[in-house]
Amino acid sequence: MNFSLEGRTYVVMGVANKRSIAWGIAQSLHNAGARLVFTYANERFEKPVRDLAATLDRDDSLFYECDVTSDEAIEQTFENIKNDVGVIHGLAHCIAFAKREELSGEFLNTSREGFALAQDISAFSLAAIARSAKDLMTEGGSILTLTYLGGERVVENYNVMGVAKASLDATMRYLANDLGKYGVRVNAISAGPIRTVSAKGVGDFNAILKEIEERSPLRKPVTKEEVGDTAYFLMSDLSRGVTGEIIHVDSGYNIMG
Ligand code: N5H
Repeated sequence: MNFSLEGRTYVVMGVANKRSIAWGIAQSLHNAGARLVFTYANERFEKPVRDLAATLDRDDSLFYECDVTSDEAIEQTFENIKNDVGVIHGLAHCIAFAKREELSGEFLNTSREGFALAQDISAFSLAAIARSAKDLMTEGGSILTLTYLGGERVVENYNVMGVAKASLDATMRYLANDLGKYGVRVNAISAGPIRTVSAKGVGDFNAILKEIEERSPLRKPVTKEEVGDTAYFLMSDLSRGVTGEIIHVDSGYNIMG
């Protein structure tokens, strides 16, 4: 069995900056010997992603713009990746969006448009991406997405994103069933709160982290490196019997009543 990821290629979607969980995942996969392919939403994120990748001690990473709200853009991106690298062995989907104004107050006030937008970018995109990526996973593969406890339970202020994560979790399971016959596994990591660009502007993030310090079994918030190492496990053959699963990397917080 091969624990190293040498000779393998992984697509990482959603690196925004050095704090991104996607970047923690990229680093762990890189440390295990993987070649990386990065996608970013638009030109605003191109330089940050290229600059970060330049800090890795190999220079064969590849970069593509991919607007996940467009089926054509997704198909084109994976067509380009296929032409440039041929086979991929896994993909990390680290993408979500909801309107800032719908991430506080009452879920009751969610707009039809805001609901659809959060579902489209945060949940449907996994299905659209999996459909295109599967054709490049001719040696089997592992797809992973990032979810959050707010999709399983009510978490104050998470609102429309909670409903989108519930949808993402179910999307992950249905895809796991469809893709298993091709040797492609699909799983999710439910990360505890980490101060990323996504958490920016969240009212009292300090209070959220304090609660983790006080109430989680491990008594500390998780790091992107911890999430990255679980991603490495899910991308490697060590997890060959695992699909359709949500692994909580949250210092155990989810078990507490
Ligand atoms: C209970 C909480 C805190 C409240 C909710 C936070 C939800 C965050 C998720 C979404 C994806 C954040 C988001 O879409 C922000 C955008 O409205 C504005 N930001 C942007 O447009 C930036 C520039 C780009 C890069 O961001 C995106 N997403 O494109 C949850 C927290 C305790 C945990 C947490 C922060 C969870 C999570 O899902 O990220």
